[in-house]
Amino acid sequence: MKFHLLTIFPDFFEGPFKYGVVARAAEFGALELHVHDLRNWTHDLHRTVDDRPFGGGEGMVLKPEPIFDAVETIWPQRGGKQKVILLSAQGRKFTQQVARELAANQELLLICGRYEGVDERVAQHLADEELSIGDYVLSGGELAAAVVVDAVARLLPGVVGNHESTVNESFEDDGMLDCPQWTRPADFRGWKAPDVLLSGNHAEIRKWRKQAALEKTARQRPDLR
Ligand code: 9D3
Repeated sequence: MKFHLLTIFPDFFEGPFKYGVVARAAEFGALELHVHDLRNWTHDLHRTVDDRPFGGGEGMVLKPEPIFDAVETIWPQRGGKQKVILLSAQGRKFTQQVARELAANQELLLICGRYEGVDERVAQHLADEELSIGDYVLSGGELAAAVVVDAVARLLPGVVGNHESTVNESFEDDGMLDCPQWTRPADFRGWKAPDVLLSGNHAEIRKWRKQAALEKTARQRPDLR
């Protein structure tokens, strides 16, 4: 799968994509990452990407022309499995279900908003989807785009090994959180790992974990059934 990121901070992505699953997947060719500087599609001396909002108000809004020009240069013709996604605080909520839908595409082009917003014509006439990663205020779409790339990339074939299978994860199988985990030492500062996990009784362990996951989900995430 090919990911394109359109941003005014191309250097931002040097960090997030240098480590872990995404970096490894890019190395062995399961995915390609292409970071594009939005200012490449400006034509004035100051490489202007933003302007003041019509109707007045605080801050600046990303202009439509460089964004349309960029997307239309990257994809002169858009096929059915190429999706343009605008990351914005006003988008539909990004979830594991949305990640699975996006993973079915050949290419994604993620537009990172900045400033107070993006000219609405980008959402209306250019993007296939407008996505938010959650109900909190970020200072731009870059961090959100990195989140989307990570969540989608690990669903691609061969990116995450079978030992850490993606089919059995929280939210994916039963809408429940993972069970809590412990490792050595069995006694740390007097806080003991549950005896059952050291018992070697795998039927008991399975039962206990199911119950622990249920209790933790009810406590932390009563919204999940
Ligand atoms: C402070 C300005 N806000 C109210 C007037 C609106 C606003 C504009 C731009 C709020 C956030 C942003 C920048 N955020 C994103 O571009 C963004 C985002 C987010 O803030 N939260 C969750 N997901 C996303 S995806 C992109």
